[in-house]
Amino acid sequence: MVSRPDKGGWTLARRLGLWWRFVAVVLVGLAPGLASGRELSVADTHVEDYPTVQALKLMGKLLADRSQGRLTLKVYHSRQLGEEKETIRQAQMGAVDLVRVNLAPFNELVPETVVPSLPFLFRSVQHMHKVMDGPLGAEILKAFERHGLVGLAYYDSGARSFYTAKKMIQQPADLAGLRIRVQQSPLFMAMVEALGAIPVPLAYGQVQVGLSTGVVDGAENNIPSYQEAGHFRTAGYYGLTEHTMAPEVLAMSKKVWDGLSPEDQIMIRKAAQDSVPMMRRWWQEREESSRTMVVRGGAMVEEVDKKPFALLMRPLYDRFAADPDLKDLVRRVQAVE
Ligand code: GTR
Repeated sequence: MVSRPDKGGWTLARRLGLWWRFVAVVLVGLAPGLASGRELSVADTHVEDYPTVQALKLMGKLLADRSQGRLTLKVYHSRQLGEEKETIRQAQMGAVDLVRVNLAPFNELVPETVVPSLPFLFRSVQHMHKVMDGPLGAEILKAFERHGLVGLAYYDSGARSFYTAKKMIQQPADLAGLRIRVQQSPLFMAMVEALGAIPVPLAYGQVQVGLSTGVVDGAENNIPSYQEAGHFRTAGYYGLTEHTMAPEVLAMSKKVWDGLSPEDQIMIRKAAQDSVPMMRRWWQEREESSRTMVVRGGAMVEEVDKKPFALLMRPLYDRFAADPDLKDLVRRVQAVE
């Protein structure tokens, strides 16, 4: 005969036993998922509604959908993780997983990034897209791997132009002796020097204070950044020199990348690249809306004859692309129809 425990005690013990078994099963069941699930961090200097940040959010959504929630992206926008040069360093160490940065702060680290940053290199936005979307763009992304990073995709950044607090820059002579903020890149410093101005390399987050305290007389950037950072309120003269079209780049920590499965690597690269077409749409809209906003805010935006600027900046090609491989890359970019 099977002995039966006392009804009340048996029920309690059984309830507890079942409960713990249930908890254990759930934990064991979840464990593999938890171990392989991953939230990737990405740093961007821009505010939440800026096209680069929106594109990163789209990439995160694509990644989460395609991996059934296993891979997600946490976007640290608005410089939450620091200035661009700092976030690049963090990505090299694996402290942040991805960075969205302009090519300029990479110029010293990844020499190939100098080429698409060169003044007046691209003949049009179409030319820039054709180069960066093609094998030459891929070659430059590949070059990041020698420096602890994996290049994933490019985002648009329009064209950069000069703006100052006191006068419209119509010709190079207007820049003579002015202190102009540039990105932390020897090429960008030399561009401003070639025009007779004094370059002041500052991180993006310091430019507004620099302008309002008079530490710098002006700066150069695309109109969406000019608007976003509020520079147009202090430096209301924006001359369309459009001297460089250095695009933005999305790069991943190689340390982190190397720890991922080949399937996840493919999924991440694809999600990054699939966010590009929408980013370009948002970028175009933002260029227009930012221009309207700065003009409404009292800034003047004027066309400028670019030829004298291009002429003075021309010697930088020999100086910054002196290396035969870089020279050849310049030639191949120019040959793209
Ligand atoms: C913006 C760019 C940023 C940053 C900034 C700057 O156009 O999107 O990544 O490079 O310019 O001037 O520092």
